[in-house]
Amino acid sequence: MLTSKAEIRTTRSLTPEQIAQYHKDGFLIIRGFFDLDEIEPMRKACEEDPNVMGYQTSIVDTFGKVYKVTTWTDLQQSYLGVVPRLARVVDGAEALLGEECYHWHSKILKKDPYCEGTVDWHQDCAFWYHNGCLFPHFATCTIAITANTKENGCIQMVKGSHLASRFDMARGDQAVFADPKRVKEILKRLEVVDCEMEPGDVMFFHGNTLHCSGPNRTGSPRTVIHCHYNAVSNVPFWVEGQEHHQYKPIEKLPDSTIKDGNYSSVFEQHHFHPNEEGETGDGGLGIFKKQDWYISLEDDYSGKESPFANLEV
Ligand SMILES: O=C(O)CCC(=O)C(=O)O
Ligand SMILES: [Fe+2]
Repeated sequence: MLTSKAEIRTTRSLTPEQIAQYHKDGFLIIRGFFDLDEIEPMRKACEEDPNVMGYQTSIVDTFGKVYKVTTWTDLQQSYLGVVPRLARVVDGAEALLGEECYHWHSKILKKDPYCEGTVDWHQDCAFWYHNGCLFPHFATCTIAITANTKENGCIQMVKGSHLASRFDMARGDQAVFADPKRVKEILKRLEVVDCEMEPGDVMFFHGNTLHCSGPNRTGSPRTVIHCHYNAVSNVPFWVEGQEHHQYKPIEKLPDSTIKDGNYSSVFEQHHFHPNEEGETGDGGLGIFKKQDWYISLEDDYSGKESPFANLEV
């Protein structure tokens, strides 16, 4: 009998203890969530083509140093289209969100050997707030493709910071990051955890958890895939510029899909997020550049009738 897509379920469900830990800490590391033979095709593809077919976007940090990111929203039959649809990843995200989720977007974040770029402190939801989402109901599954160590710039999570409010974003010459005054204060109060991982380990984390990562001081790459999921109830409340972030049901795939070789290629037939018009060589910018961070969304209501005067509740 054929199994319908709706019946595809993981055989590696998160335990009640893991779910409780996620809600307490704002993140959860699971060792060996992927086997090495499932990670190897991606590791090899990155080794053979470190430029990811030219689909890398440069991000400048507060030190003026650069790291590269590759993004996509379309999930088709390539390795990168299959991984975010695997039952263990999707069911894990849904167990943490407590409701159906959909794919927001995914990223390869690869710090090449001796890459000096750092990821400045931020909450992912502070960006997605500007995409029209009302709640921080996002869960990310970060899959380690290479070892992630303190030396090569592993992610650092502020334990319990998912319960903080949304920090405003500040900007430097080219960087956008969480308000440094608030980062400084929260770091006095909460613990920072170096999230070291081996290939195949994953970290699930909450959309509001404050995090950053340092430079790669080693001769080997530090590579992860971030799969971001939004709760269906939290779809952006506007569409324009957010067409790629609208709800689309996930066609879930069995946990065995990679092992069974049921994917077309790693990079070649993959649909990376297109460039914005006028941008060259920097795939993925469309995801980040559709909003203008620097304009306050607040209109000036001084001397006017209350905007709530005719509110029907
Ligand atoms: O992979 C990393 O070092 C963190 C990346 C990150 O936080 C992001 O892209 O939002
Ligand atoms: Fe992030």
